[in-house]
Amino acid sequence: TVQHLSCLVLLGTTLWGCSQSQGTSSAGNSASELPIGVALALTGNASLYGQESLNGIKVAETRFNAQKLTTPPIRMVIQDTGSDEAGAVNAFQTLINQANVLGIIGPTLSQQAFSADPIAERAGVPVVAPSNTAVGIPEIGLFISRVSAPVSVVAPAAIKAALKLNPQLKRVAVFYAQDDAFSRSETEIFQKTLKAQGLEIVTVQKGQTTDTDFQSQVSNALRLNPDLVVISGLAADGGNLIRQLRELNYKGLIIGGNGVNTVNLFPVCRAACDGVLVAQAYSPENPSPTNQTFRQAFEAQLQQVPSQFSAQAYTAAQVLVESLNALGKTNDLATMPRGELRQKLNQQLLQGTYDTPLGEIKFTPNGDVIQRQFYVGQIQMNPDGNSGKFALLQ
Ligand code: VAL
Repeated sequence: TVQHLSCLVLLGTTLWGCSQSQGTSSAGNSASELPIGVALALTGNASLYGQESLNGIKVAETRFNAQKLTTPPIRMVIQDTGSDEAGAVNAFQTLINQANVLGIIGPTLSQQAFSADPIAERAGVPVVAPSNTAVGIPEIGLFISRVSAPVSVVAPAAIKAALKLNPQLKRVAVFYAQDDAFSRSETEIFQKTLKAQGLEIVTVQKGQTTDTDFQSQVSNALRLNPDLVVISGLAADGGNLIRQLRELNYKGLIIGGNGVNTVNLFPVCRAACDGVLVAQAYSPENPSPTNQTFRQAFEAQLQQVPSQFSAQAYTAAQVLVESLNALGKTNDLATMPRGELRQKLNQQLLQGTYDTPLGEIKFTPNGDVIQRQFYVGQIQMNPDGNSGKFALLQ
């Protein structure tokens, strides 16, 4: 379905791409707005992330246009991908062929990216992934980059933090969602790190992202007396698994991966979320002026503290907008043929250094993010059992 900011709604306006139909060259046509595609999971399982990402996009659009960073101004063209591959493919096709976007922020899941990104790659449309953390995303193609640090860089920090909290840890039960590309990638990194740290993996239990009942996997695992549980899944399945581990009386530490790094987890595992460790690529507590200004703007617009997914989506928009700004110094963005602008935008964004809420970032030549600062949060639930926060460790 087409969201309110998108192409169809704008047909009556002068938004290029929409009003100028598909397929034709835009050479010589001038644009009154620079359309940036946003393809996020706004419905389905993964909407727990997609909605947080959308918040970052809203704040980015408001701020960057207020700062007049580009001429003409940017326009976010938003498409709901749902939570599966087909939805992501559709959204990409619509954004590229109907809205004629300059670049795409999305999709939410790595599982979706492996299907949808090749479409943008073939069309020569730059994609900046705001939340894909599986190994192998930037390698999909020359036009694919990401601001979401991969599992290989982020996940090991959680295991080191757990060992710091309890150096006696020995026996680990690993769980993962086998139908999800990110979860498979993350569990591989977790398992490698556990072994490298001298821990024993006593069992590896598999589930699906659509599962809500993990009684049999949990019982199987608890029979082996683990003192650490490590989970790679998405928020809905992961949250149910965490809750059932506690219901079946598991008392040890739990590490969750990138999939549980959202406050939308809290209503799923409620009080049982308390104490879960999560490595994070963003902290709202980062004292840098750039982050604190972002945080204030975010809180003023949305009355909530920005999460990792929101900050990463904002950062993806920032990368695109600052690159357009740089290009605009020597080019007329309103009249440059779209194919050429997409190509130049991709080259430009890979070259830049960006001062973002995530810290200073830049890209490897193939588009993976280079980021310095990571965090480990521990979930602290409030006595109401519904709300809580990620408290920074160390
Ligand atoms: N980071 C995950 C992925 O790449 C989810 C949690 C968005 O699929």
